[in-house]
Amino acid sequence: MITDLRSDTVTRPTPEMRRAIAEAEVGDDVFGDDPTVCRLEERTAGLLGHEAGLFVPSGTMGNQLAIRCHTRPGDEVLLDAGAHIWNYEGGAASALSGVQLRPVSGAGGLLRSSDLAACLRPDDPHHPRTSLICLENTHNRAGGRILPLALMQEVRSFAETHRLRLHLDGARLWNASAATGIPLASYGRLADSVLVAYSKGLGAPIGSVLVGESAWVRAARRERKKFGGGMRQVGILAAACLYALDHHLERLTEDHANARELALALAEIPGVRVEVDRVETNIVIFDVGDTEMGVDEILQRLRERGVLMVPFGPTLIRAVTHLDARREAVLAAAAAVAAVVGARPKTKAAAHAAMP
Ligand code: TLP
Repeated sequence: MITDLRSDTVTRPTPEMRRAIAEAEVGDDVFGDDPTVCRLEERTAGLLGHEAGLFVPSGTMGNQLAIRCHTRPGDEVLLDAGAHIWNYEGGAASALSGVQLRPVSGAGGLLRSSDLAACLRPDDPHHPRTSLICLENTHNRAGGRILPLALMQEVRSFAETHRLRLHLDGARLWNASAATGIPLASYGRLADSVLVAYSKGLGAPIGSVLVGESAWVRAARRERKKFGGGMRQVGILAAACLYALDHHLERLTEDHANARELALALAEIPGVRVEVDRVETNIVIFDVGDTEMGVDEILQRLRERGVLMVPFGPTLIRAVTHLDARREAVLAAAAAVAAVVGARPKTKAAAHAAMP
């Protein structure tokens, strides 16, 4: 049996979700005729405290549409240096929207208004026009860390003061809300637009929703067509997302508990370092710099034992817990790491790459 902890994107639709897919009422969504998609868009917007929603095939498309619709070519976008938009979207913001991304180093992924203030540009034709801030909650590269609501409020008021728009990459906002008990809308209302993904911890095979004001979402719908994201009888996918909302939201805390147990077990292994208190949701990033083995070798040996994880830096490995990896499998994965690296700690202290 394979325990795949590479990402929470690897989940497969359950038999019940497949039934919801099979029974979905559909129509042509480019004509706005798919009732299941309309229901998902409305429901997602309502949950996040926004007027309207737009179904998109991927989180990347949702983030990129947001950038496209909040900016003009030549603008500058401020975001944390660990942000998904900056690291993992193929340079799309520059390629597709002609904007310049400006990564700012927030401590441990927590971008504060003081970090942003240092990047403000004078209103002068020499400089790009700063128009947008992007936040990410939970923060993937910071190990699934939750951006505190107070920090988001601070950034919101900074954005208002300086007339900047605020986009929230909330691909895993579900996890933040499940962990803190803070309603999704309390986070959502602080941003001008929010992207949420159904294809991660919620376990749907495909699908994200971008929400915002009605007129803004109408403009995003037009851009979605240009990006090739106008889909037809796509209610079959929206049905999976609606099913996930009804059945997979509350269980996210189980993934968080499993991630914490995994972190605790990994912390016991000689040569492995993990900041257990940083594990707030379903992502565990651990440092193997004190073992005698490189990341690639460890990952290969784990693969031979049926455990999959991904490299996340020169000495870092990421494991993500999810619907298809139950507690026993997660603990067995920790035991596999122990078997692979545990016996061979380095004799002299190694220099570490800091946690992102
Ligand atoms: N993240 C993936 C990889 O791309 C790294 C993962 O395995 O975690 N925002 C955030 C915060 C994300 O983590 C991701 C996916 C996206 C956006 C993009 O979503 P998709 O994959 O649907 O384009």
